[in-house]
Amino acid sequence: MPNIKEVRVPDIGNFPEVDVIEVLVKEGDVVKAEDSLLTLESDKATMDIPAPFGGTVKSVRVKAGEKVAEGSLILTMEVAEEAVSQPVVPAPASPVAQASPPPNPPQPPLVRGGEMVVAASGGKVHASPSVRAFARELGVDLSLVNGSGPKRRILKEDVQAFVKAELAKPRGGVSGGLNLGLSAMPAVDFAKFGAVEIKPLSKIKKISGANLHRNWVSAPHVTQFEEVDITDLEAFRKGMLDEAGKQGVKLTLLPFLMKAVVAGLKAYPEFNSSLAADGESLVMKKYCHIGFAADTPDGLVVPVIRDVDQKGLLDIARELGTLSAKAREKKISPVEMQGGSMSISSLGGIGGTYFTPILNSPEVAILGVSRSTIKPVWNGKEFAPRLMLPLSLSYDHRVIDGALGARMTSFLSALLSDVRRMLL
Ligand code: CAO
Repeated sequence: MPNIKEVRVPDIGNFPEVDVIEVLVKEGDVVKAEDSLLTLESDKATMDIPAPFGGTVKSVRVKAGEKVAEGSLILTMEVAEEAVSQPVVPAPASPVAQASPPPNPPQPPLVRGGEMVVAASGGKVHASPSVRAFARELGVDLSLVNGSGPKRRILKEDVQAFVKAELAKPRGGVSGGLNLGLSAMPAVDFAKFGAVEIKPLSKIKKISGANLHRNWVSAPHVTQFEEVDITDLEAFRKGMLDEAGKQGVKLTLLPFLMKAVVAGLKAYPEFNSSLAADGESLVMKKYCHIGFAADTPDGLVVPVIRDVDQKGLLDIARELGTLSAKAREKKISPVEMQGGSMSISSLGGIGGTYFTPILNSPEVAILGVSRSTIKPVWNGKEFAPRLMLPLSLSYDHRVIDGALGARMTSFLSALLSDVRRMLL
């Protein structure tokens, strides 16, 4: 004959009615005496209701979101023979409790008024004592967990989901294990200050934003600046425009820069490398694929031109035109944006002097190019008007040290100021 006992809400102090915010057991669960059965919350405190005895849960009679008071039926439990003599939570309305008064004082509910809302690094954390205990057990900082319960309360499932997501993140020396412990950005109601409009981010912006943020924080990169005399290069380019035009190609500065960069990759192969996933070695690339940042109405994309070292200037210019048109028409495929050795971000057609480009990881360097202007340059006898091009080379300092960074920009400068050197 099964021995079924009722478990009711015990004396919970001066609270006539409280909210059930979490039911911690379900039908069929085997619980031990003092295991938490449910979490209640008043406007002043959160409390866990412990099992007065051990047994198997037969039926749960309350749901999250309901209100209960002292004496409300929580669940029924099948108890073992020896548990019959165990203390039963006194609940005046319960005939069971009246029939078998407890020989020992009942286990009090875990009332933790002061812990209901705890200020943590990211603001306020709402979680029941049982969830807090669970998080403590797993070493989870609750301020980093998003709550899915009422009023953003953190539930046990939220802690589990957080741990799962953390474990799914890539580990290792290069990209994994970033926990910056940053405080959460406060949500601001901008409408308080004036009219606003919500504009969803494009898919490209969301993806590139997340990647740029990751690259920004995960790779310590510095930027080396250089001003390059491209007067002769520009004269040569202009002289080539007609010929290129006849072949339907627009010959801009960028193909020259690409050729200079691949010469730089060959001279300083660390620039054509990536850190291995475990952070223990460098992957030295034997190919020279150059990415270029293309501005599209939906955001930034970086198509890659393959084997730039094996192509002529006009072929590169043609491919540049095709790929940037494809990018603007949203027809570029992910494969066409992969496998770069190094990238170039040219803002020369737009303006600006210098900037600090963010790495396109796992590449270890990116060349930023700004608008060229004519400047007076001292040639040893006089100031001569020269066309000067500002370069900004960002590099991953874990792979490239400052001396190598400066050598690369000096190399690019020497090459671009005398294009004949590209033939060497
Ligand atoms: N200095 C002066 N003029 C320059 C120049 C420079 N450094 N670079 C280009 N120009 C000129 C070109 O010669 C061209 O002039 P004309 O129209 O008189 O012939 C004009 O600027 C426009 O060039 P372009 O942009 O069409 O061609 P490009 O080969 O220089 O660049 C591309 C192609 C796709 C890189 C470019 O269109 C683009 O999208 N740039 C933006 C990249 C970007 O957003 N980077 C930021 C990334 S980080 O947020």
